[in-house]
Amino acid sequence: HSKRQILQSSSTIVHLFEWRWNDIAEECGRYLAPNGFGAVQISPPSENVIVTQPWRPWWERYQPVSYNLCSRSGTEQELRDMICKCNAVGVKIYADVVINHMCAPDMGEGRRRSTCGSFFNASKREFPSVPYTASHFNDDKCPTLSGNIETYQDIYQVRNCRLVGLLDLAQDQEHVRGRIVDYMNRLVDMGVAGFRVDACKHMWPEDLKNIYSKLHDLNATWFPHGSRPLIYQEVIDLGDEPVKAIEYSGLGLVTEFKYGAMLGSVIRKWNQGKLADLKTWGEHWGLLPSDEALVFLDNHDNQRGHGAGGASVVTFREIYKMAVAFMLAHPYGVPRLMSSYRWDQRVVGGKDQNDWMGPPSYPDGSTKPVPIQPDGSCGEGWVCEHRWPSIRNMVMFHNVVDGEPLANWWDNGENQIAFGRGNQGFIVINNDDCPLDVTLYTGLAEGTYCDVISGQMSGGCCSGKQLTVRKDGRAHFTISHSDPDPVIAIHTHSKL
Ligand code: ARE
Ligand code: CA
Repeated sequence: HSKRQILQSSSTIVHLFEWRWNDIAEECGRYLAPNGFGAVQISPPSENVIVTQPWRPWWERYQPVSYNLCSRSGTEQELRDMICKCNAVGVKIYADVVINHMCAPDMGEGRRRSTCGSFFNASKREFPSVPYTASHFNDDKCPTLSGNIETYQDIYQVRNCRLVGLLDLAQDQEHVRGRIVDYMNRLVDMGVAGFRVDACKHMWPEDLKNIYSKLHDLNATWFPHGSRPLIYQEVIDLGDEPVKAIEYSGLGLVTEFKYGAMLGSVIRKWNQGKLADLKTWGEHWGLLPSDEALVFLDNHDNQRGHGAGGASVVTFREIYKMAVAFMLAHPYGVPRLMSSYRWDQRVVGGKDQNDWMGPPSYPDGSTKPVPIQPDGSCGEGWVCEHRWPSIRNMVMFHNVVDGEPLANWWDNGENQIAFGRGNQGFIVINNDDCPLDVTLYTGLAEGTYCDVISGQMSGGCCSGKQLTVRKDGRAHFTISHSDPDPVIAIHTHSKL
């Protein structure tokens, strides 16, 4: 494959959680495109309620008050400009859309509590700039006295009652579907390539099917005629509730929450888990069919104890790089990386009291820009996992081996594994408490390769470990168990 083809096969999504549109615009051109990232998931672009108690939590963006396009990330013009700049360099934008509900009924009224200054009255369920009125909500259909979802075992509560108290929209009404379709089509026409649809479990599949069927084709300025939006639906299905991911997988991709929960557990060696078990990773583990699954290690919820996945989920705080290397080397699913900001955890009784904390911001609540340091990392509390060198290089590995089958699996029966992708790439991981020292068949052509975990190729030189693949396709690998990054990965474009 040529470098050009490799960049075209880019599929990895990075969630630039809470980033400003202006920073995303710059990141696309200066970093994401040249490093082979396929797309950015942006935080919800719609107008939301301003929450001051606690102070400007990240989750206020999941309480819309209209579909006007201004938020802490920027203005409509900045959004438009960002989409244009990213498309121009071949990086797609997927918008997070919150269409199950509006804000909570106790969020007040007026124009001063919304990010674009639009009037709303939450207790009366009036959102005139959409417009929605009380009759557009589901309350008459909800079977609970509180009006909230009280159990996830009843599919009618899950779809027709209020999720954590949020005013639940009636997507069975043509008016509601029409406003949602208009909102999503405005984004499609601006150039987004698809959507992360929030809280799909809480909407009826037939209503979503109806909505998706009315979406425009992607903007022909950047995409081939007739291209359809890519849709990935947030449905948390860990197997213990009546609402199933497969009800949605015919409509688009579905977030596979078992992926991060189970992989995290194996990497942590919980319940006798070991890397060797991953030989059958994928559908055999009860995961969705690979081409229906959006996969990730952590997301903006479960990295702070919201949502689902539990304690096994790995985050930027620990053992993240090894898990990312496995995810991006393995053929299962469409991968999404998290790009986080730091906050001080304060865990009391198992719950982080600071789980609400918003992005790095100024005292007036506006989000700080993402400064890039001379070494390429981010400052001001932005973690930028996607800029960690080994993660960046594994994104390129993922592109290089695109379409190649899993091949030449090896394990020591414990926590040392290796596998290849056709004859294009090979990865070795040591998660045991002893050194790895083994000669393995890689499938790669004879030659010297640069390990993209400890370094990379630049200007024909390798800044990391070098591996020699012999004429018979075999190579000798050693990985110390005390190596902070006990992984070696080589591919056809890291050949010296
Ligand atoms: C906030 C406050 C609440 C308050 C509410 C209304 O935290 O205390 O009642 O406002 O004022 C995010 C935050 C919420 C926040 C909400 C609105 O996580 O804390 O509420 O924004 O500001 C379920 C859903 C799943 C959902 C998770 C969080 O099925 O769709 O809960 N995830 C998405 C987003 C979230 C977002 C929302 C939905 C709402 O990713 O960021 O919420 O737009 C089991 C079930 C799961 C269930 C899970 C947690 O595992 O199987 O289905 O997930 O428990 O309850
Ligand atoms: Ca609903």
